[in-house]
Order: sequence, then C-alpha cells, then structure tokens
Amino acid sequence: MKKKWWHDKVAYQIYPKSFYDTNGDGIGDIRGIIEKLDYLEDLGIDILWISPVYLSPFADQGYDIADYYQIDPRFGTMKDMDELIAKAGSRGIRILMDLVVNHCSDEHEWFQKAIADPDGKYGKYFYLEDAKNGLPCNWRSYFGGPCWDALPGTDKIYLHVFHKKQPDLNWENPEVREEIYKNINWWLQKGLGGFRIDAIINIKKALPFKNYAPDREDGLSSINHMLEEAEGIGVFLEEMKHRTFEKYDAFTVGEVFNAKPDELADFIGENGHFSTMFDFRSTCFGSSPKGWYDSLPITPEDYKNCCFESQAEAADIGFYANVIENHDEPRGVSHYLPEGEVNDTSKKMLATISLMLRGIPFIYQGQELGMENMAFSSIDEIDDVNTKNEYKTALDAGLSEEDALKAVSRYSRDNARTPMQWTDGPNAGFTTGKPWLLVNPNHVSINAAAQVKDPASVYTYYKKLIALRKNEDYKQTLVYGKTVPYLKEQKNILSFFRQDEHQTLLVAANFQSKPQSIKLPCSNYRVLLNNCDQIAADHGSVLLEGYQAVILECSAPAPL
Ligand code: TEU
Ligand code: CA
Repeated sequence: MKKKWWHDKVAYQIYPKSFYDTNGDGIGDIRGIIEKLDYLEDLGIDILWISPVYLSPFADQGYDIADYYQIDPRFGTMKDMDELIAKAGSRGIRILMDLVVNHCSDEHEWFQKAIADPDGKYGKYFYLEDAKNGLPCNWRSYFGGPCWDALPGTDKIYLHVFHKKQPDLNWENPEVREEIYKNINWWLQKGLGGFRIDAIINIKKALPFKNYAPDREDGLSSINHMLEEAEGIGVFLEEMKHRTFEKYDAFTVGEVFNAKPDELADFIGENGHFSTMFDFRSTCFGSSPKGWYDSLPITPEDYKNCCFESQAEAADIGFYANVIENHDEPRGVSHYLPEGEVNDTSKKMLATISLMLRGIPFIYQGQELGMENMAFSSIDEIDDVNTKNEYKTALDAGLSEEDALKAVSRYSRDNARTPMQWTDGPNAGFTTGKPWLLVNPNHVSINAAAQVKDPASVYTYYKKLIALRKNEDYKQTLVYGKTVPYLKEQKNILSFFRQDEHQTLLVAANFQSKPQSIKLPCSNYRVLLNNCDQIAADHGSVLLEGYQAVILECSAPAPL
C-alpha cells in the first residue's frame, strides 16, 4: 500500500456553534477554536474537521450555505479563518472544511436568481419542474414531508431532499460542477488539509423522477429506494477528485450512506474517490424505516459484529474513518452503553475499541471528556429540525407526547450539540452570555478543566490512546496491521489482535458490568494500556472486570 500523509493521523470534529464563544453572544466562533488550539494539541490531534462556518441562515445549522466564499459573521471573519489555518498549521494541525454541495441555501444568490428567472441560466442549477404536472415523485425529504416545494412567485416547484431551505444543486449541469470545483480549489489554495464531504451520495439522482412504493402512511417513499437505483455517481466523484483534491494531495472523508456493498473499493481503495469514509455501520444499526420512535437498541454483541464486519470489509481495500458519535448522533457513551452503566471505566472501554481499530479515528468534541446525552424535559428545548420532524412522526404514529419526547431524546442530534463543557462554572465556561442551546447540567462533574489535570480522567485516557497510536514502537502495527478477531464467540467480549509480521497486540474488552475471564493467546505479554488499576492474570487467562479494557503486547506472535 502506498503510504499517505494522513494514514497515521488522529482527527477531531468541531461543531463551531457549540465549541467556544469568545464574544459573549452565546454562539461559538472561529476565535474560540483558535483559543483552544493548545488544548487540541495537548490531546494529540492532527486533523480538525470544522462543521460549516460559511454564510448561512442556519435553517440546518450552517448545512444550508448562502455563500461558499464567506464566513458567517456569527462565526467571525475570513481573517479569523486564515489565522486558524495558519496557527493550526504551525502546530502541525491540518484543517478540513465541510463541503456541502448536494444543496445550497435558498438564500444563495443562485437560487434567488432561479426564482427571478426560472427559465434562465440559474434555473438549470436546480431541479425545477412545472407545478401544474403535480409532484414528479413521491420521495420523502430526510427532514419530513415531500421533497418538492413551490418556487416562490413562479409556476414551478423545486427539489430538496433535505429541508425546504436546502434546494438540491443539479450535478448533471456541468456549469454547477465547475462552480463547485472552483470553490474547492479556492479553499485548498488557502492551505486546507482537505474536506469532510457532506451527504455526497445524494448528488446522483435516479432520473427521470418516478414514484417508489410508499413506506409510511403519508404515501411517500424513503429516498433510500431511489439511491439504490441511482447509477454512475463515480463519474462525478472522479471528475471532482481530478479537478481538485488530487492536485493538492488533500485528505477527504466522505459522509457516505447507502453505498452499494461492491463499491467500497471505488470509494476508498488506493485510487478511490475519497481518502476515507465514515463507518456508520453501528450508528445505523437498529434504525427503522418508520422513524426514530421505532428504532431498536444496539447490544454489545451487535456492536461487536458491526465492528468486525466493517473491519473485514475494508481490510484489503483501504481505511474507514472510525467514529462513535458526531453532530448528527446521540452521544456514543449514552447510545452504546446500557443505562446505569455509563461510567468512566465503560467510557474508556469504548474509546479503546474505537481508537485501536484499523482506520482513521475521528473524535467528536466532548467525546474525549465522556460527554453524555442531555435529559430534555420538553420538545421546546430542542432546536434541531430533524428531531422536531421525528417528534411529529412519533406523534402521528400514536405515541403520547411524553413517549414521543422520550423516543426522540434518545436519538436527538441536539444531544451532541449542547455546548462543550470546559469548566464547572456558569454555562460550563462555554460563553459569558446566554448559550444558544441548553448546557448539560452534568458539566459540574464532566468538564475539561478538571479532566486535563486528572491522571485518571477520560480525557487523560484518550490522550494515552492517541499517544499509543503514535508511539514509534507500535505505530506501524496500529496503523497498517491487520485486525483479527479473537474469542469472537464469547458473549460480550470484544477482543481482537492488531498484528503484522513483527508484532502482535491484543485489545480485549469486557463489554458488560459482570467480570468475566478470557483465555490468553500468549504466555508472556506487556500491558500497554489498561482502563482499570489492576490486571488479574492467572494460568493462561485474565479475569476482566466489568467494562475493563486492556491492550497487551504479546511477546511471541499468537498462533493464528
Ligand atoms: O447529514 C446527512 C444525512 O444523511 C442526515 O440525514 C443524517 O442521516 C441525519 O442527520 C440523521 O439525523 C449531513 C449532515 O451531517 C447533517 O448535519 C445535515 O443536516 C445534512 O447532511 C444536510 O446537509
Ligand atoms: Ca461568539
């Protein structure tokens, strides 16, 4: 495999609105990221993905872009952005911007011009149809309702697979693609490390528009059915890569849902469309076509299977980007650990698995502190468009208000969007003003200030995991070595080797509160990391405490 600069890197996602506010308006800003670079450097981060900071009306928190060349004044200025890129760069940290090009904002100049003259040049930037013919297809937008709306003041309708303030750009139009490439190159010339690429699978529509079998009472059909049929996205993605990323050796991470199983090599193989893409197998597990209210919980055994399936799938192809949460997901510790068993030890166990798997680790802001879901007491406390839509879906399905709130609280995107917990003081030290979203009251016990100086904290443990990945003695194996499941059949044991011809490391986690013993594959070993104080070994086996996770270096390669 040809080595790439990003193979051994550890990435961190910042959701700027909730990261750190420097001017007291209750909204995190770019200067806030600059101020926290020391913190990120101390943790050992190499790549920073910044969720969108472009000019936006914030219908979907910046994923609705009104100008791809401007910074939203709420986040700061382009000068701040340039300073961030430079200051991060001087610490060896590369910045990724979020590339949101399936759609723009309805307030973008292109859409405004399309409204003014639907038959002109900019009408062709979007998917417009004559209203008199009715809806061209019954696709349900990701945020609820039909994905067609009236083009204001005209006799046309336009397509939006997300919010109605996020009109889809027509990638079939070469002029649109040119505009996008121009923008990507403009940003790359500033010295970006690359991009995280939003909702990219949606850029290729199965055309002509047609109905699919309705899958809910509303008579609409999930977009997934269309995506299964859409062919030829690779042509767009290859063109984009050649015209932009490739010239800068940029790092790209795709947000790819619904890829076809045999397409993985096209996406993340040595000459793939992207450097890597997120592994969403465990985040998607249990999701129901009916909506969040109908989702199934994930068990430790399910989680193990997800991990191993993804590891096997990517093994001979490339690298997945490993996540346990992001700005669209609940907090990983609240989602993957059973209620009542969320504690520092179990949090560290999850971290051990996520960072020791083969792939590029992505840590979401606050994950390194073990931040947890928010206990929302009313739907009015929630800002997120998608949660509101899922709440309505749950009510429509007959749930009581109380049950609907309970159901959507488990999955709400706002769980991850509550402000970063810097201190135990007012507003968790996030802002001196009124935070735009509720601060989790548990910041009095979960916060960066306390954890940074505590050798036993979740933060310090993350720091050790990152340091281990970078340790010259183990790096080669942890980055490029194989993942070989060990004791896969033993219930609630999630254990695997990371291994190459020179070295065998064993990662073993007891994914339950009850202790259990595992057979050791080697008689001599060194403990590289342990989330508990002790390791109880005896006669070729180890007794793992509840949620204990250990990383061992086996002295002799295990007989596999
Ligand atoms: O998400 C894409 C996506 O498919 C989402 O619908 C995801 O399934 C959903 O957020 C789960 O609740 C990306 C961004 O990450 C998300 O924040 C944006 O809202 C979306 O694109 C539109 O740009
Ligand atoms: Ca601010």
